[in-house]
Amino acid sequence: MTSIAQRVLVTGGAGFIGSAVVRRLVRQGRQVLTYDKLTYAGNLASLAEVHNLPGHSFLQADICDGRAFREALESFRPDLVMHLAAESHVDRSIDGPGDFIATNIVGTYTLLDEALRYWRGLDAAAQKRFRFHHISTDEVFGTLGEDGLFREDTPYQPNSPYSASKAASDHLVRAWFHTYGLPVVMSNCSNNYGPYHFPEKLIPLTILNALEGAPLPVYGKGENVRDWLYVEDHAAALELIATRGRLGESYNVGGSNERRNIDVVRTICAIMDRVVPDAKIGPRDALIRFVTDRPGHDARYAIDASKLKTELGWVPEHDFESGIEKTVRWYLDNAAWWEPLKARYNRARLGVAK
Ligand code: NAD
Ligand code: TDX
Repeated sequence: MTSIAQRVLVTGGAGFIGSAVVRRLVRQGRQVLTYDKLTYAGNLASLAEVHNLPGHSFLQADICDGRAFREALESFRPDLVMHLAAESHVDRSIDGPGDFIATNIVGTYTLLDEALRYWRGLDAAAQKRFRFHHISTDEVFGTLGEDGLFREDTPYQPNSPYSASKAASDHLVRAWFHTYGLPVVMSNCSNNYGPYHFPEKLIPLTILNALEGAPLPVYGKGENVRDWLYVEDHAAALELIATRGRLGESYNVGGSNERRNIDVVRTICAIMDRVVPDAKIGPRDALIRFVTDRPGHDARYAIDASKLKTELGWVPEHDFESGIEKTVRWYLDNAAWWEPLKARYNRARLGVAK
């Protein structure tokens, strides 16, 4: 494994999943360039463990800036690009879809255009080694009823501006493989959770609100189901797919941990009542508030990850119970990471589509 992908350019490497990927690859001794615009969601503190190591470098740049990306390719000379940069929050895509179109669609097109130019200029051996890994979401498949799982051949039916923009980017990547021969691999993952997750998302928002005794907003009746995967298990899957996946193929990633949102929130409340009981707050599930639903809220996501498991031997290390306990404890121990984020986001409700 160490003989391939020695030089990895990671877009979005200062984000939640990207930083887990960067930390993992640097620990393994690979050379990594984090390419990130540092939007509200990007955070160099998530890379503190590796930031100053010789194996890591950082470039603040936009994926829509073709010239900046071309220069990064020419100077860093990666044999693998892992593309995670994106606008990632469904609620924000409801309030302002424009940034999602620009970054997720135009940005991905810009990377493909420059990656193709770079790849064409490589010698034959380097061309054979090079790969472009596009990281995407299960939300492109739309919503499931009570039964069934998303497979790689499930038709695309995205329902939010976020998932539509990610679906568009997936189609562009596939087209660059079939039309121009750019060596790509793709993956679609379910909901991630774990350390360094920006507190606009359900799990970190619930943990931080529960810690303060603030209301815990649950959209609709809390019956929507997500399939949760611990972020470091996703990073391990991404490494396998990037280095061993078959070119032109996509792989679904998911932990088979389906939970209703209300059960996720109640589980967090129970852990916090046990680990940080607070007499003034009392039992935290009394803080739960059922609030106006998300417009176009997908009912259920669930992944069939058998292709990834069978072909590449991926096995997640965490089930939801072990992962959520670890996650709650991480937030309790790492206030220095999340305290400064209050200046960027006050945990107000987003995405009501007035
Ligand atoms: P995130 O919002 O935490 O991080 C996104 C990163 O991209 C940030 O560091 C941000 O600064 C950077 N970025 C945004 N716009 C950019 C631009 N124009 N140029 C350069 N950098 C830019 O997102 P995440 O949750 O880590 O998701 C990473 C990827 O994984 C995304 O492509 C997302 O669609 C996908 N994904 C996420 C999940 C999940 O549960 N979070 C699940 C499946 C797939
Ligand atoms: O306050 C909340 N209350 C609530 O009930 C928030 C923020 C969310 N929810 C619900 C909406 C969803 O059903 O919880 C579920 C999870 O919501 P998010 O954390 O916003 O994630 P989701 O919309 O499912 O999308 C996430 O997983 C797939 C990521 O943000 C995407 O980037 C990824 O592609």
